[in-house]
Amino acid sequence: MVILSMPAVNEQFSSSIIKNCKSPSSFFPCIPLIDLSKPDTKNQLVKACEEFGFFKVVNHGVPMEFITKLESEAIKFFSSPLIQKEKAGPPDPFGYGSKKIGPNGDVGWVEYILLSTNPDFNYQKFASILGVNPQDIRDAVNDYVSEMKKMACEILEMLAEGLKIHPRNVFSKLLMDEQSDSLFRLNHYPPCPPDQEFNGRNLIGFGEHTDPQIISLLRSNNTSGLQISIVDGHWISVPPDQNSFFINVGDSLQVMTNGRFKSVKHRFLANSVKSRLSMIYFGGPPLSEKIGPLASLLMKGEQDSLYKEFTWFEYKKSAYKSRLADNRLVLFQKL
Ligand code: GA4
Repeated sequence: MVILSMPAVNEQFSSSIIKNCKSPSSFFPCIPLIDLSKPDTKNQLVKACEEFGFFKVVNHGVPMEFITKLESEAIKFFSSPLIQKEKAGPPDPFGYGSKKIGPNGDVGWVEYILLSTNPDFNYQKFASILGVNPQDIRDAVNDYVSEMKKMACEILEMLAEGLKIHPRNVFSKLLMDEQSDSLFRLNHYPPCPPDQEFNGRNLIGFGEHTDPQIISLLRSNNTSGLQISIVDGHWISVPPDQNSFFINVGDSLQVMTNGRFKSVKHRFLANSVKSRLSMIYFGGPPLSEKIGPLASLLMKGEQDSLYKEFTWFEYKKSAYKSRLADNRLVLFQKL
């Protein structure tokens, strides 16, 4: 199976710009950097979500032990024989998956575990492969996911303040809700064998897409692979940083802000030498939640609503009928 990337036209050029640039608004832009230990970052956050739908967070306060605990369990799991791992699959959508992504024919050079953050999610299959008690896995996932939820809510509350909308928990309450439909994903991109490379181009690990949820928080080891696209057809490589988190706006937040925040297109390339391991928390609303542009934002900007209202259940159902690279929001745009 050969999964090729589109020519990464500006990859070399733009990654050196990311490291060296000074101006956040130049054409080949810097990735916005947010220091969560600084008291007033709300305006910077709003700017990052408007210009990129993407930013990097440092001084996040997430205990390293929660990260390393989960990472070492993930390494153990992915190092198990395929026949063992397949006992935790196929994904329905939860469980272990290899190469196949979603139900509609997308493939990538990746294996993964997709979990619900729901308290009654069953960890038995994963625990028996790791030879541990399901409660140990549950605890490791819960410790990490609680930190992600906390950071996501903190960011969403600062965003609401930055946008001057009330109440400040207008976004974060959706993640705090007991019924919040949030997910957790572990992705492992094995090194791609040299015979699978094509003319020096990298294999696609996980093809281009936007995330359907409100907000996504990603942490990876120090292997490169993440690229974002701000301008169609141009990809910016994001240098890895295992001590930071990379955050992106999802489709639902783009809709709630009536297009003011951008749900960024991103993809992951396989590395020819090192394996990449990433953990992603996708903060989503309850299934019954109505998603639409916030009335307070429409009034402020005297703008028309760009989207039809939908429930998260409707959007999710439609997302699972789509291919990874599809623009899932067009179906919900007003003409
Ligand atoms: C993209 C974001 C999350 O990883 C995910 C993915 C989901 C899956 O892997 O099952 C989807 C994809 C994602 C969007 C379109 C559909 C559903 C694969 C796919 C082709 C878990 C999610 O919520 O949507």
